[in-house]
Amino acid sequence: MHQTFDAALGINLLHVNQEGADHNRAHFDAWGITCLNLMSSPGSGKTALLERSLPTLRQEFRIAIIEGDMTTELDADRLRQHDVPVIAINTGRSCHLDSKMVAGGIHRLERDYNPVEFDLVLVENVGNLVCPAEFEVGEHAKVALLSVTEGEDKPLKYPVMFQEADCLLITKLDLVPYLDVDVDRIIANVRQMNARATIIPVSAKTGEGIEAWHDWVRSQHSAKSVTGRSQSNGAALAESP
Ligand SMILES: Nc1nc2c(ncn2[C@@H]2O[C@H](COP(=O)(O)OP(=O)(O)O)[C@@H](O)[C@H]2O)c(=O)[nH]1
Ligand SMILES: [Mg+2]
Repeated sequence: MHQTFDAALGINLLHVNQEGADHNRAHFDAWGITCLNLMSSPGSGKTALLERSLPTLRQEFRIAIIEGDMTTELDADRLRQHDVPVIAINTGRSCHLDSKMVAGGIHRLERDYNPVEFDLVLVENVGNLVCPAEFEVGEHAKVALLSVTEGEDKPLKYPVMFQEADCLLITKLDLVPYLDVDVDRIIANVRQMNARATIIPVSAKTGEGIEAWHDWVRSQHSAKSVTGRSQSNGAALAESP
């Protein structure tokens, strides 16, 4: 009985979150923004990847960052040094961003900037390999990161994250010579979970693979520019998120 109640509560929570995510996405669509949600365990290199990418990507795109962390603005402050707007969201005890928190971030983007001037919103989710995959925030694509130090088995042990990913970045490639790790085994394990994701091994330290990652970001924005705007602009925008 108790279990049934919990399951129903969980489904309702995810349903409410999904409605909020759809609403956020409708706003992004109306503004011509592509939103990417970056997710991984703590320390896989989300912030380092953004630090590496921003100098190149901000030459081509107008970018805003939504930075989720349980406490502190340490990562937000790192990214602010790259001269892009960074909206920091502290989630408190929650191990993931949800669509309501991101709606708050969207309000701040509207309050402080003109959202139509942006092309990309990059969300750095809270470091966690489980919960962020369950809670959409209004993104157009999900990017999962797995560093070579985390173990080849993680795609099998944390399947939802790897099933949901549109792009999987295998990070810290420069460390492979010092580890007993087989990148092909990681890729094979990801493929067991997900046949369609684009898989890109990268190193934020050396820059290896970063251009392929940038190409993937470019492809997401140009695909959306063709189809995105026409899909939204509807009733979902009648009220603010
Ligand atoms: N060697 C190496 N270290 C990295 C790389 N990317 C990130 N790191 C290090 O990994 C640690 C965690 O990185 P961070 O970007 O903060 O991870 P996040 O928690 O996912 O945002 C830091 O000490 C980074 O310097 C990489 O490509 N190579
Ligand atoms: Mg970080």
